[in-house]
Amino acid sequence: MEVDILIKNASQLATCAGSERPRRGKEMSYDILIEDGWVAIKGDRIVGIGKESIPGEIETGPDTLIIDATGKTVVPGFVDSHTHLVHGGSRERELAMKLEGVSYLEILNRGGGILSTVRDTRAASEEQLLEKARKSLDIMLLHGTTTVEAKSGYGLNLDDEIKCLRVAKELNDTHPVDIVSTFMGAHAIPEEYRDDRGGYIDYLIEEVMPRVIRLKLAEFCDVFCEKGVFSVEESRKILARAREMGYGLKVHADEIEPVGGAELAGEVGAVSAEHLLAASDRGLEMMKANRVIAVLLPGTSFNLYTGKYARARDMINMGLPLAVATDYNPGSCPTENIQLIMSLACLKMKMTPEEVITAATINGAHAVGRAKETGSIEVGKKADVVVLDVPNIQYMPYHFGINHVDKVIKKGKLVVDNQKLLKFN
Ligand code: IZC
Ligand code: ZN
Repeated sequence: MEVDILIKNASQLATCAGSERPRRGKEMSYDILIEDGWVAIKGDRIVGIGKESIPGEIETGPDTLIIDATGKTVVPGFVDSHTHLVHGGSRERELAMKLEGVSYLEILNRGGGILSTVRDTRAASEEQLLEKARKSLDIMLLHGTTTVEAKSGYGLNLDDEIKCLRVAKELNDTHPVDIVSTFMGAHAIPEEYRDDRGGYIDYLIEEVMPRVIRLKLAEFCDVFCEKGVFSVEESRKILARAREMGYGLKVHADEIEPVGGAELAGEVGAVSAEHLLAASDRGLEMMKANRVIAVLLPGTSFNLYTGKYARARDMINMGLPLAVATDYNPGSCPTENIQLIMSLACLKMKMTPEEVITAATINGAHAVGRAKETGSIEVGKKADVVVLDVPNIQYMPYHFGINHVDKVIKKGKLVVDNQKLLKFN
């Protein structure tokens, strides 16, 4: 078979293969690497992988792109399983308040934070939101991210939520990066419902959520279950109805206060629970019993200035599957760079480089329902493959804060070469 792309001589090839269920505990670090590896691609699919010599049936011709990865490391395209990609404006003016010690939730209570981004997002046109999100998506792709989950939650009414979800759909259709959309109308109580929380929740359940799912604009439904935002009871009500409507479930759980979000994620059978800095042992046990993936976001911990990180080692030791993602958003984590987040996962949460690679690839793919298609380098999967200019996988988190990507192949097409975006479409 004549192949379209052949990557050979990779000093390390992280396959992260074996993808029926998320990797957990020790599985997050063993059997993910091939030394001196090769990968063959035809069309949009991976058609061969191996070690050292390439068998005769993998043929090259004049049109085959041969990539010599000597001294380099090849990994699956990163899956950023938690972002707030589509939004208007930015929040750098809150930096001074944070430096003075005003907390994230206090800024939100004063009408800033998420609510300030809601004002900017409502004021922006669909085209303006599209251009801004497209730039961020380009940056993500340049850093090796090939699949992104994108939450709504800055419109907080029917028209503006749909506007943001349509932007995500348009990007999914026109940009090489695949986007998985999550509806997050329960991100904050909008100002016009300040004195009628129940009324807002009923509006979401009765008017917005059915419309979004009917228009096929989101697969998942997420709730910011947090002290002063949505209580466990309110979150349970929204998630229970979301499940009936056919959404997969996600929960922003116990990010700041231990309110019982992890327990709720277990109880409702969420696909994932996010943040978990303050999660209780019981909550983590309930997640494990119900196969909930823990999506950890150490960039947010870093940027909240509390010094508190999720207990990744405890979670791995008890056998929970972990994913690691950016949480890219204009407030608590304004960065698209998943490699920086992977470094923080090592340096601040004591995850090993092997665990972090698993968490940012195959386990991220499970967290967004795409593990059959992407997240590992396996025959039959989509050819989402990244060549890193590093000699081994330890080197990437160690040499932190810069972009190590040399090439990105998305669905079998070379879209980044020598750290530059190539023309697509
Ligand atoms: O805009 O602050 N935590 N939601 C929950 C966020 C952070 C995004 C934001
Ligand atoms: Zn978030």
